[in-house]
Amino acid sequence: MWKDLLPIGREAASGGYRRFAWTGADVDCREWFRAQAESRGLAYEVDRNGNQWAWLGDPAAEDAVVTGSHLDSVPDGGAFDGPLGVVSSFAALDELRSRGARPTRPLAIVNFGDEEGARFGLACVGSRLAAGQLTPEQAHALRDADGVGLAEAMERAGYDPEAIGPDPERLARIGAFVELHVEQGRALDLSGHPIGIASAIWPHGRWRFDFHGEANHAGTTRLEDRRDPMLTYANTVLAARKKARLAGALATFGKVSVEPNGVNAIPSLVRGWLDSRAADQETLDAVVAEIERAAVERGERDGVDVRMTRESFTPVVEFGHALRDELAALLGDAPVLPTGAGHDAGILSASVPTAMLFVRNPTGVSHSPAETAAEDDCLAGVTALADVLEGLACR
Ligand code: HGY
Ligand code: MN
Ligand code: MN
Repeated sequence: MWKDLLPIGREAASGGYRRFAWTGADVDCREWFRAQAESRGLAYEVDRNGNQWAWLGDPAAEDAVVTGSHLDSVPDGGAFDGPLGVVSSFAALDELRSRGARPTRPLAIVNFGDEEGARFGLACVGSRLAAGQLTPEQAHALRDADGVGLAEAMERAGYDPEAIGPDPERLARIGAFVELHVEQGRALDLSGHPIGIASAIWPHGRWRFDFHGEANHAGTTRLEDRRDPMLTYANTVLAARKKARLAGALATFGKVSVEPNGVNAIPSLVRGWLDSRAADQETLDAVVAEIERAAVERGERDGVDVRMTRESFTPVVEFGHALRDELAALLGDAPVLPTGAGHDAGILSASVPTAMLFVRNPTGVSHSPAETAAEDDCLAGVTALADVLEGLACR
């Protein structure tokens, strides 16, 4: 399974993946999912939001145990973030069957669409739509860097954009959702455990900063006459790092666009995207407000107009203790730990009992071609997921 998926959407130059929502690579990943489902005789379906489901047992029987993750990636992402959860779900099902387990509840494997938000800027579109945390109107307003709307992208991929919307009936049939994911950090490596259980997801969000200056000639404009948005942007990046460090939070400017983006032209507009996260909402709000204030104040000095727009936000997720403790009981001494990474499980936790398993990442590196996990740890993840599915579905 892993080897079949590995080449899809992989960039030879970087070794990273570009599996963006509704692109050819995404469609190929979806085709892989359908083939895996059908080769196991599972009932395959695509829901109104384009999320893929593979069922063992009757979905309408309620109280289903569902596992899965996502297959899309960040630009030049690694092979494990998302796919490890989906491949492990199919492998865990195979393991259950080889054990002769007899599920008394329906089981399903899901691939949630557009978890990374790499193309349209909003994280977890598939699960947010299903959970009613994103309206069809908001989704239809999403545009990619080329101005292509979500609806057009879905249509080109053969999906009906008019069908999208909340799916409460589907979520009501889920008794438990468990997502296995490669750890994005080194806590397990430092603790010497191959598998961990999630306690919480930090609140986090994405804010777009627009720095409006004045286009001019790089070779003839005196420094004192410039209204250079690149200067304000650069100072904002430095301010963001300082404010985050002082607050024990995280702040990253990982994406920037410059107009007109000419070597010998002072820009008219610089857009920078801030990703900020903190252990609690109050800290996060304070850090973002301080970064915005620093940007505006610097803008006043530079004659640059600064506008901040929140584009994506996920409040703190505290995974339900009952399911979390049930997993802990099933998995023995697996540590319970928080994460700063968002997941579909975080979105679903508002609607259904949800839990997460982490597989050790020896370097902690993620959202990079260098992301890796040891095969033994991945196999331990499959065994742990099979133990959890058996414990939950074969009472
Ligand atoms: O950004 C995140 O935390 C996740 O990888 N979407
Ligand atoms: Mn990710
Ligand atoms: Mn992920």
